[in-house]
Amino acid sequence: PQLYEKIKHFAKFPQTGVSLRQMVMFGQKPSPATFFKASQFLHEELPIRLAHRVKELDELPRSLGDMPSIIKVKNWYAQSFQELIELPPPEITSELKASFRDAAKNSQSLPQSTPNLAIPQSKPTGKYYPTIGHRYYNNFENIKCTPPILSYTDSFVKAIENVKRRHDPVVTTMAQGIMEYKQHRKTSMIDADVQQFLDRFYMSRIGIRMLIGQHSALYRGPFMRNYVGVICTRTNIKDIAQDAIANARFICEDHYGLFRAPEVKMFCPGDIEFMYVPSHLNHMVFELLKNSLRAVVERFGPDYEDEYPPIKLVIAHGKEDITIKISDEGGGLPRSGIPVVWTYMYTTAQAQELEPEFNKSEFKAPMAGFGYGLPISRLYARYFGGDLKLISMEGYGTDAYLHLNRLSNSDEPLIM
Ligand code: W6P
Repeated sequence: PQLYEKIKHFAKFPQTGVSLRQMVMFGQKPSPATFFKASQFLHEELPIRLAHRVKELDELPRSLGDMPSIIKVKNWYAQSFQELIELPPPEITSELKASFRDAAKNSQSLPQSTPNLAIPQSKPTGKYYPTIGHRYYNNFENIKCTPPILSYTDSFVKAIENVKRRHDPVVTTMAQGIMEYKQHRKTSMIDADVQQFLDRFYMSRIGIRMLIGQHSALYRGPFMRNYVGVICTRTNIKDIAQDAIANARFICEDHYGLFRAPEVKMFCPGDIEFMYVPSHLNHMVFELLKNSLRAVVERFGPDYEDEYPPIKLVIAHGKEDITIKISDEGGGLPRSGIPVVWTYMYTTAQAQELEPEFNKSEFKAPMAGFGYGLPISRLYARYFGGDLKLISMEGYGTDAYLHLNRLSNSDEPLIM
């Protein structure tokens, strides 16, 4: 009622995107001012983003919007919105002002929101900040933090972490909602619309969780070299690919009861380092490898062990993009089947369990988890200005191209 009026009001404001580079610039040298300004930004940006989601969930055609699980998700968004707007707004106390003055006197002002600039490499001076004793920050600098700021920051971080935790089950619950919709639908919303809605919805979720995760990581650590929050400024693709290969092969062996999963041969020209979120990269490469491994094992059967054609993982390094190509000889997909790979409507493990008539050979179950892996991976790629494409040769195999934008100053896609 009253809450929904507020939500409508907030949903009128445009969402503000933040690029990877901006996040790095902002969090590079965290000080009390950093946390204060970040809190200020998030305190207004998060409710705006949540409000957009509630509004959109509310305006879905009834056939979808009335599904119990969709309503559940909407209520989580509304509750989180309410919690955030009820938090006291960050205010400049006299102590905070003093702390800003100190910071301004002692260091150059924080570079912020300045895309296209090289990241300053200057070493932190450290000595300007008295020791606080128990808290270390990125770049191993002790920071002065007066108690009122600390407590504001602390309660703010706790509040947004709580929001993030509440929304952990959103993907599964939405999937459940889609199932409910499929069982109930009479007047159908066409699949393309559901698809677009979910792409927007999950993309927005990635962004919200990135902002919260980044703030929380900047505040809590662990503080590691070359990391700014959850962003690694020197993400080593080869290391991450190697890790994903080991994990995907292990999962494959486990799932099919193999001694040796198909081999994955990596071709990588030296060590390529770039700015990225390692967990996102790992997630995408792992997902693609699982699909390739599955295709190969299912094409040749479990008794073909040691003779499977290897999967090729090629890493290319250009000015604009770093591209990872993963090629399998798993028999490929018919060209008409490619769009289906990106849909949310037909790919859940639950979908197959709930619908016995579902044709398993037409759509293969994922090796683990449920099958939102590919569409969500593509959103992760697009989130920082990359993309994910599949090219298939039916009867032979599939090439997946994962493009990652090296310039890292593309803004968050907030509307697709
Ligand atoms: C396939 C189907 C697929 C999807 C994504 C990545 C690789 C592959 N291989 O056969």
